Amino acid sequence: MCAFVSYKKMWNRFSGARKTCLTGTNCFLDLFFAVHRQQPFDSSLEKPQFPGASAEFVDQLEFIQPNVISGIPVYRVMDRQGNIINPSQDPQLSKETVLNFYQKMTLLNTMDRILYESQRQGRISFYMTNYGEEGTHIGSAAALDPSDMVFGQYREAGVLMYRGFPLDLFMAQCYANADDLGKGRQMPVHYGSRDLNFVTISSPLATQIPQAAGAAYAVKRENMNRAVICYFGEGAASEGDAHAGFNFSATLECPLIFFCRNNGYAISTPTNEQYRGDGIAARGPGYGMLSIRVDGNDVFAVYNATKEARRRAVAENQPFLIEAMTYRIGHHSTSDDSSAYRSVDEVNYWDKQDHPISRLRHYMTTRGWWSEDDERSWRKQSRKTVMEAFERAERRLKPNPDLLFTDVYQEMTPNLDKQRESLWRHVQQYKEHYPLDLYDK
Ligand SMILES: Cc1ncc(C[n+]2csc(CCOP(=O)(O)OP(=O)(O)O)c2C)c(N)n1
Repeated sequence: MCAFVSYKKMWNRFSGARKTCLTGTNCFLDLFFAVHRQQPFDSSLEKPQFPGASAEFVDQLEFIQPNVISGIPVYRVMDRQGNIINPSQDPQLSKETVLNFYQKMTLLNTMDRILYESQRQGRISFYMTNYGEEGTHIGSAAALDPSDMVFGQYREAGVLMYRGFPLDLFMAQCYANADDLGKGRQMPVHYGSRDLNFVTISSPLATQIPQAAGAAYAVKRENMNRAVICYFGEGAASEGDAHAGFNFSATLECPLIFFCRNNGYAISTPTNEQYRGDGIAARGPGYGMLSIRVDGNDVFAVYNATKEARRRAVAENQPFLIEAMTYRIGHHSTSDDSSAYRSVDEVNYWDKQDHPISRLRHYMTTRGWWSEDDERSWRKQSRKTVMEAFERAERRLKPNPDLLFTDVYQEMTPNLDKQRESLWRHVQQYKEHYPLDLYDK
């Protein structure tokens, strides 16, 4: 009986070994006869049974080198002159689609220029430009379905623009006027649109990452053929929330695309002070996530990678990690002066020699889809459209101050009511300081 029990134990062990042993039957038979002949057990054939990892035993003490995962290649479709490198990777987009990409990328650029200047002139309180990262926005946005939910960080205005957010609403948000969907409660660039499935930006870094994991889990449970995309910078990836989001989405098998814009800096912190491993893509395997690094200045590479990640995320219910390598050409925000921590030559290189807009323009010019005349008239027209929206936003009234108190509770609570009355008493008492005619009634 006793022999039977130990035999049975060994049998269970053999069955486990049989599944993974390369020598298959021979290994199994060796063990079988070893037991029968009462020979000493060969410990080198033992397999770890720990539930937390699938691995082999080794008898040499060796730490894993961090560079085991390093030098992850950068996927690209176009070279800097806009030539397709490998025709099998050409997304073969129509002329109309490519022109739309170009017009959205340049319109974003023009809007940035005007809103940045308007902050410099004291007309709005704050602004963040997207210079140099236009390819990451448009390439990824174009590869999604409009029903896919977007969680942004703050430097993804092009995604919202691609989805059809009008210039008037961009301006209304930055001016915090009465047309702002957020009712003037947020600082500039904190856009959001329920209609366009774009979740409102919030300033604390990386909070969007676990939220996106939760949303993707909900989407999966609804079985709606939808995905979620979550944008973040390489700086935000250092936050604890990034770990929580990555791990939850992998273990809960969520249809989520993590899209990291690695633009070289988190305000004044360069990547070589931000992390020691091979960027953000190298972290994917640690979470059991499929990962890729792409050239973020190549709009087609971003498009291809996001499209495939989106397709598989939905079909297979699993998260993907895309690290788009790019460069933040502008200052971090209007509160930053980047000349304090990087050279003009460095910025000029990306601005003049490796820019996503000029690369796409080369591609269009080679095909005869875009001429100097087209460029001149489009620049003129887009600037005019942006200026008109800007002027309308500036003339518009500010939101009614009563809106400060609404939308937190369904019904106004007594303490909020008291605060509201006290505000209006104060405003009446010092009315010479409050230009109420500029506010919506
Ligand atoms: C929790 C938290 N810590 C710090 C900040 C201040 N902060 C705002 S943006 C930023 C840098 C983020 O860099 P990155 O994620 O690389 O994005 P990028 O601005 O380069 O697009 C920091 C530190 C913040 N908003 N929230």
